[in-house]
Amino acid sequence: MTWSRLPLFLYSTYATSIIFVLGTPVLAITLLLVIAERAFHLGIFDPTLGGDPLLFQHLFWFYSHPAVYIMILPAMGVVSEIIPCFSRKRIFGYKAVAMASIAIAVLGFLVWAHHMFVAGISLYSAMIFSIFSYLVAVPSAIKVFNWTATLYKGSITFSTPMLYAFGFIGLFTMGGMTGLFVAALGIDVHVTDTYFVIAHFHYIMVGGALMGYLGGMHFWWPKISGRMYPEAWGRLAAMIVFIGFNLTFFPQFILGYLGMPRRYWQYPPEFQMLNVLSTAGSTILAVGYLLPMVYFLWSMRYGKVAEANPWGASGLEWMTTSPPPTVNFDHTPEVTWEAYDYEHIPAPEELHIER
Ligand SMILES: [Cu+2]
Repeated sequence: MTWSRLPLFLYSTYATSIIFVLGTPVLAITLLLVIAERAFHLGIFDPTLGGDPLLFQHLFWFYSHPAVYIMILPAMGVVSEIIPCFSRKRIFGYKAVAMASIAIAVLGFLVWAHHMFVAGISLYSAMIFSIFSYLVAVPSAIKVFNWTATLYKGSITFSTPMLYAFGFIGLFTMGGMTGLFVAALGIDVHVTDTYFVIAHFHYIMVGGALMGYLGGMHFWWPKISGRMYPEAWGRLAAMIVFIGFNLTFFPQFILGYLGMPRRYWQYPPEFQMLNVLSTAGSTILAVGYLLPMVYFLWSMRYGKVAEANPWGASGLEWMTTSPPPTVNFDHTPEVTWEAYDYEHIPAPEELHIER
């Protein structure tokens, strides 16, 4: 198989695992300290006992910023699988995309205090954390540029997984760019604890991570279930999710910038219109989520039986039956091709028709 033939999805889950192993214990230790404080009245975080509440925030965010990357990295891996498959091209910059996953995992541990710019940390440490937060944009941008370069002159099919991958690239980029806004010390003071931050977070977590997961569900559904989902319904749901998502969360950028704080149920009348749009969008988004739940269940009984490799994809999982037998492969497969070698894998007929 060799390291340079591994699917990029594996690099992304590898990077995710690093964060799991190094980050999650810190959250567990923090919870133990809270228990120790409550049970034995040891002054750790509570100032009335002589503790430091900022210490809690440091420990909480040391895990909770990387936790965001736990959610987004696998989705990035999914996108790295989908884009080459439905562009019929080898991924541009394989090594750069693989290393960017590792770089995001490492840099993710150096930025936690950007959640604490207005919590009373020193200006100098705030400047350091601001710079490191900007640095995370570099590997993220490397991925976006490489996906885009893969699309360039590709033979593109607008299949359901590909629509989600397109959604991911655009929405994740908006989430990332507004991340630079909140990484800037001056702007962060203005938008802290406003709907701007809510919108930024959801462009990464819903526009990014969730789009990736839905793309992955559709991409691997034939392999998992042995059945095809109805393609037209899949595309319709992807469009509804995209429209509903933007209607829900884009108004929140404006609301937050205009000063609407989070965690309040009341707001002045001039914010009514944007809040109504946001609520209406969430209903549309819900329809977009319900549709796949319905047609996935439907397809398990009535869907067309899936072939071993319905997309003409290059990964090893497509070299076995759908769904795979208990031992995955009847014979140990021998890998003789480079990763994403789409120049040498013929696309299935159906993909040509729907292009
Ligand atoms: Cu963060």
